[in-house]
Amino acid sequence: MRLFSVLFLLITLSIASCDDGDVIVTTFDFEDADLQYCGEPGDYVFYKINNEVSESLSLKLSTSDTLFIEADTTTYNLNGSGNFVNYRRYNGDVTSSYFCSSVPPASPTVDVEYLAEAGTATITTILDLDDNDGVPFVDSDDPLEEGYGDLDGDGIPNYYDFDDDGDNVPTLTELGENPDEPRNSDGEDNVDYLDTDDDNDGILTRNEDADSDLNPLNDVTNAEVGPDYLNPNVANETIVNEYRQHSYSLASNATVVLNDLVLENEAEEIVQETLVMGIIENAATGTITLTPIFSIED
Ligand SMILES: [Ca+2]
Ligand SMILES: [Ca+2]
Ligand SMILES: [Ca+2]
Ligand SMILES: [Ca+2]
Repeated sequence: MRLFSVLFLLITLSIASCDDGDVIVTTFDFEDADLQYCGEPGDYVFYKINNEVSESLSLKLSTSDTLFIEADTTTYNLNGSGNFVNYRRYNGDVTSSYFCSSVPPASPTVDVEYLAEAGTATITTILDLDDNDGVPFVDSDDPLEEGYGDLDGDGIPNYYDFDDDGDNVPTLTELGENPDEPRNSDGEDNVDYLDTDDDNDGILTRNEDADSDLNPLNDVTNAEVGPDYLNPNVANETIVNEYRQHSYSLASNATVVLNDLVLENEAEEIVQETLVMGIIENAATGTITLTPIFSIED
């Protein structure tokens, strides 16, 4: 697994009162509040609730983007209609249903409200991708390490490629019984999960697949020896220029930062140069399946 560190910026707060007689009632104390969100493309709401003083800070985004599934940083302009920020104080405790229900609850009601129609909201999504193939991540570009290198050239870096050498036998299978000492069947060149001809008989493992079902494990001429791709005495070639389906797990973290925020109501305005709303852990989780496109390299 890759570990990511997130730099939390300090929140700067300045309050400019339009009327010297006003009592400033805002606390803006959201440091201990978790950032939460609900919604879907076209209608997202990010919010923080501090029920010690019954206040909330919320960001509404009407973007049609599907958030949290790609590693990127996207900035949205607050425009007062589809995209805006609210700070509110209520006459009682507020819950997530206030933000996430199609029919918001009748109570609490809003006592004080500020609206930001200008500024930006930036969402930075970081992905954690893992092939769960039994080989620990290594921070390296070396194509023989479980890092950013792409040994088989299928477009999937080794760290989330569950078949690192592209021979259609998954790495987890090729490691053998002791992942600390990966199996090397032919005793030569690379260990099996990094070797495209595991028995060194001159026929690529991928092509020791008599029934062309993209699984060399089930093509067995001599059961006592095992699959043909591990039997140096069987060298039958069936050209298979195709990869099997790959899968990897995805988990994302998303950080939401507001910049140049001007929250206004009739009485005063609150200026926030940079306000880190927070981070949503596991904003998206799931399994990605895809079949890499095969390109002939030899
Ligand atoms: Ca690869
Ligand atoms: Ca891998
Ligand atoms: Ca291999
Ligand atoms: Ca072979």
